[in-house]
Amino acid sequence: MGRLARIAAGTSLALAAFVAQAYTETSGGYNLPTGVTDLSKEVHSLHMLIFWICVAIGTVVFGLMIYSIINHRRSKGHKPADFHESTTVEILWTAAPFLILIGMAIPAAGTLIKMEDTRNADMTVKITGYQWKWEYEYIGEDVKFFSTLAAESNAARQHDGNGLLSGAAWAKTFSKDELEKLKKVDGGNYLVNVDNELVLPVGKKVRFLVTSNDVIHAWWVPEIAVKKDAIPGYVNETWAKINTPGVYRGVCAELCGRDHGFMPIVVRALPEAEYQAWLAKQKGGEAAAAAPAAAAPVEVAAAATTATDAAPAAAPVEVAAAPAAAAPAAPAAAKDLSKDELMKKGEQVYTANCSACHQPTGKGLPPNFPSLVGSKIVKGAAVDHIKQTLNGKGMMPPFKHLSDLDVAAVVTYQRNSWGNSSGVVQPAAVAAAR
Ligand code: HEC
Ligand SMILES: [Cu+2]
Repeated sequence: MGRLARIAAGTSLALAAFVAQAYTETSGGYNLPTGVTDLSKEVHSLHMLIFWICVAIGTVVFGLMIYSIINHRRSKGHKPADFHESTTVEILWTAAPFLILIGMAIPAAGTLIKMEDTRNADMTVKITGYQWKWEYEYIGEDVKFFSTLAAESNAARQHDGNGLLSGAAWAKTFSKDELEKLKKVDGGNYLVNVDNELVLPVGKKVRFLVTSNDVIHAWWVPEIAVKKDAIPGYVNETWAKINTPGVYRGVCAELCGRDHGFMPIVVRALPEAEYQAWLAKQKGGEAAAAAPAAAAPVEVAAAATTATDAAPAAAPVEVAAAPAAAAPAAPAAAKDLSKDELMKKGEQVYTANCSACHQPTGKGLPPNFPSLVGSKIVKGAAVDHIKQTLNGKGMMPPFKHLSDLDVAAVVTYQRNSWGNSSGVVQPAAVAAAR
């Protein structure tokens, strides 16, 4: 090897070592985190394995190239070799990458299969993306809330360049001073804090059902190795079993509109006993705070809002929607309604509450979410249909919080859509079944 070649080889090795150094665990946040679940650790080792394979291939390929360029250059009088249609070479450069890929696929497939296995979960949380917030619903627990950017962060991001918290214009360039101030907002968690955290127990297999109410979002928390698209009309499944109590942060990972960058995720993992205490408190607080009549119409209205350009903030939608939707429900509840009225109302209730799982087509997503087309319950006695809607069953949450009218309407809608024809159900029948 000539002097130049030695320098080149030395440089590329030093470079590889530098990159490797930058990519190890202690590298101050450049690398994928090791995380706090068994799977996240597996994902991390996979990532490192593939990384080292890439480093090795890169070193060999570039080393050879640089060596050849320097040592076999024309000014030294080298004649290029000519080996057209060399069977040996062709077999080699097909077989070698093939073997490398197989070598990568074998460990990767094992981890992927584990990620997809949502069976035997201890609990289920339904995650719904909205522009621009998340909704968490603890299935079967009657606990459900929105999680939005924390107020302090939200105020600070409206910064207009003339000092913090001073107005609603979009940020200009920050001075060094202002940047220092921003770093302290929300206890140092500027833009990564929320009002209501997703609280989960450690050591439990938590299944996540991920969907969206408007555009495509993605729920991503690197430290628990969960990144799942939230797609309207679909329910994606994934899971995590967190080993270590702590606070784990994430973001929406799908460009979802103007405030895409302002819908962070905070997961707080608590020991089982503390989690149970938190859950009990939620149930107590919830019952007092959310009158059943107020809860349902908000959802109906939220679903009816078109995906494009909804109101920029969450609050106005909810405030405006509640009285409008609640008004017709109250007086109508007592008397009988026509089939048309029930069907029209029922479609709204269905879209807001049922279609995420049973789909707008009624065909569901078997095997988890059964089809309602020709279903035994839908074709059978109305009282069973009403009871299943009120009380839920297995993976299906209860809908007790809906008004008699809403339940009657949605049951009527299901009994008379998609080729079903099983008659009309009136609010009085729902009241009787409660
Ligand atoms: C989170 C998902 C989910 C939502 C939302 C949901 N369901 Fe279900 N539904 C299910 C699951 C799961 C089953 C199967 C339950 C079982 O048999 O274990 C089911 C079953 C049913 C059945 C019986 C179907 C059959 O043939 O077994 C009816 C009827 C039904 N749901 C009505 C509704 C209505 C009405 C709503 C809205 C008010 C609704 N569902 C919302 C998940 C859901
Ligand atoms: Cu989003």
